[in-house]
Parts: sequence; structure tokens; C-alpha cells
Amino acid sequence: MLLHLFFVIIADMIKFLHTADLHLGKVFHEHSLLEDQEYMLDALYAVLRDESYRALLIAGDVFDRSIPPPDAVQLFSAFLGKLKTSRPDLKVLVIPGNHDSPARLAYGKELFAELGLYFVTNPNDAVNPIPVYARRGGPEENPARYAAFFLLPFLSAGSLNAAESADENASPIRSQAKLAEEAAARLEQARLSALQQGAAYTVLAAHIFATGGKESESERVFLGTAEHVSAGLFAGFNYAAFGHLHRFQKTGPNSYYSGSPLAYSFDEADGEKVFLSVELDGLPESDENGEPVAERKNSVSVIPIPIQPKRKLRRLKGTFEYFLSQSGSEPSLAGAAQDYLEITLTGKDLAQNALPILRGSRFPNLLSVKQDEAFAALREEHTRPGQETPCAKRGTEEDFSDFLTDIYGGADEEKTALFMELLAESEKEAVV
Ligand SMILES: [Mn+2]
Repeated sequence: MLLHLFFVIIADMIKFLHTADLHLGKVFHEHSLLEDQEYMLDALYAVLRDESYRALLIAGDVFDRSIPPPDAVQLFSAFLGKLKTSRPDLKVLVIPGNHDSPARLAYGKELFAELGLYFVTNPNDAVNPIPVYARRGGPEENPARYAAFFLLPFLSAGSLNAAESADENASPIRSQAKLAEEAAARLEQARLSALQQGAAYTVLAAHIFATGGKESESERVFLGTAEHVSAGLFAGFNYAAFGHLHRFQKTGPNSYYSGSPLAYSFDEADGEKVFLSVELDGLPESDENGEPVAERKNSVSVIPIPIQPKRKLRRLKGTFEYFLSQSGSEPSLAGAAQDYLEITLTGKDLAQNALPILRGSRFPNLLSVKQDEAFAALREEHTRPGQETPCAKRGTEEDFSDFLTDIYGGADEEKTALFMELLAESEKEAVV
């Protein structure tokens, strides 16, 4: 009897993988991360070969930019092809993030939907859920158990049409907070009707900045608190899969950021990178005596799967001489030749050409050198009272003239004037 019960529970479970912020095609300190991303996608593929996974959910920022480089597009295409060849029954659910172009990500989506790859790129489609079934096969085989997945693409200003709004003259919604409120109101209706129609669970995917979330340096920031969204808006869902913040974190009782699968800034160097394995555990409708279970408790378990990167990101600190003179035997530098490094040089003397020298000597993957102490010392020297400050009297115009002189051997007044005009314009735009 116990064995029977056990079987029912397992068969009823709906398990999926949550990831986000792949940022394929990202260039990090002028270094392409494509090899690292290919390695990461291989790891993702290996996890998803486990047939108990019913779906892969990517909560936005598939690509790093709206026009991704061709090799990044090829990488994603090859990944999807390989995945669907080995797991034709696995559903793939994707929304665009703030880095993606919804229109480009939507390429072929009608055809792909036939194959179980869903790219939901229009926010108005978020209210039409995609069912993910507990077992291989469809509703015939397992009529009772499916989860309704609501996919909410990144909401750019004006992206929700006002057709359903009472006031036809209402101006387009612009702030993230207001857009999310509007979306949440519509989604709540849709969620309740999905439950009425027999969905056992409801799951949401969204690309938002949840209030109180912990940022890192690699996200493109939304400005101001009006861009923060309360995760509580989506509290009705059994699970909310968020994208946008790159650290793995929990933002509510059932809402999580998977975080980016790779560290994309040095301040994420110490953080753990994971995929989230989410299990919606179904309980049987009847107990071992065949009696109906009065209350069906739908529990959610979230298990982080650590990701081993091809190369780690590391921060190191020491003097220029230390890094130059160290032999390979220093234990704290083990692996430093393979890792992506940011080295902070200590001491007040500025080391000229530190990056190429250190990179050439022992650290081929050195990406960044910081010399804050030396620069602070330099500044201090220049601002001593009574001393001429070489930088203070200079302006952007002089800098640009010098730049032209350096490149062309002379400064062109017309070019300088045009540059200053463009600069003023862009500064104005930046303020708005
Ligand atoms: Mn992102």
C-alpha cells in the first residue's frame, strides 16, 4: 500500500528547471565569454537529460544585447536543437528580458510552439497559460495533473495595451511598478480561471526588479524606486520564477531569482551560481483506503543545482612586485593562470602598463587591474594647496582637441564644435 502511494506521488510530481539571465554573447572587459557560455549550456543540457524534468523555464535576458552577435545566436540555436532532439517531450518556456529584443526573440515562434518551444514576447499574451503535464504524454494519459505556466515578458514603457483599461484616453503606463500592477491584476484573473479549469498549480515567469532584491554590478540598472516591483503582487502563484537580478535569492515565500548561471561581474565572484530545480509535489486525490483527501496540499520544493564554470572569476590583492615575482608555488595563487582575474594593486606608486605586463607574465586571463591607492595618492599630490592642478583648468573641449591632435596631427575647430554640440545633446537626454 505504501509503495502504491509512493508511486502516485512521484507520478504526480511536476518538475521543471528555472534559469534566467544567460546573457549569451556577453563581452566582459573586452573578453568574449562565449566559450564559458557554451560550457554552461552543456551543463544545463546534462541536467535536463533527466527525464523527470517536464520543462525548462528561462526568465529573460537570453542574450546580452538586442542585436546579439551571430555566434551567440548560433550557440543558443544549437543548444535548443540538441536539447529538443534528446528530450522532444520537454517544454521550453522563454520570455525576453530588458536586454532582449522581443521582436527578434519572437522569430519563428509560431512554428516553434508546435515543437513545444514557447517564446512569449507580447505582454498581452501572458494571460494565456501554457500547460505543463506531470508525465510524458498529454491530458488523456494524466487528466488531473498539470501546471499552468504564465509567461510575462519584460514590460517596457507603454508595452501593455490599454484596450482593457476603462479609460481609453489614459496615457500609456511607463513605470515598472505601475506596469507590474496592471499585469498582476490581469494575471490574477487568468490564474483563478486556470484553477477553475483544472490546473493543479499556477507558475509565473517574469523579468522584474523585485523590491528588496540584492543587486550586483552586472545588471543594467533601472533608475529610481518607481522601477521596483513588489513580489507580493504575484503571491497567488505556487511559484514565481524571476529574472533580472543576477544573484540567486529568494524574494518571497514562493518567489525566487535563479540568478545568472555565470558570474558577470567581479562583485559576484564569491556568490554561488545555480540552476533551480523546482518540484511541484502533487498529493494523491485519495488516500491508501481509497477515501478522497479532503485538502489537497500543493507543496513546492526548490533545490539549487550548483554550476561549475569553465573559468572562475577571482579578485586578488597585493603589490605589483608580489604578482611579478611570485613563482608558481604560492598556494593562494593556485589556478590563477586559468581563472578570470581582477587584481587590485596596493601601494602608492602607480605601475605603468600593469595589465599587459602581468597578463604576459603569469596571468593570461587577467581582465582588470585596479590601482585605487596609487591614483588616490596622485590626486592628493595634485591638490596640495599652492600647487598648480593640472587637470582642474582643463575641460572636455581641450581634451577633445588634444585627442584630434594626437590622431590627425591637428585639431579641427568645426569638429570640436560639432562634438561639443553632440555632447550637450546627449547630456540633456541622459537627464530626462
Ligand atoms: Mn540580466
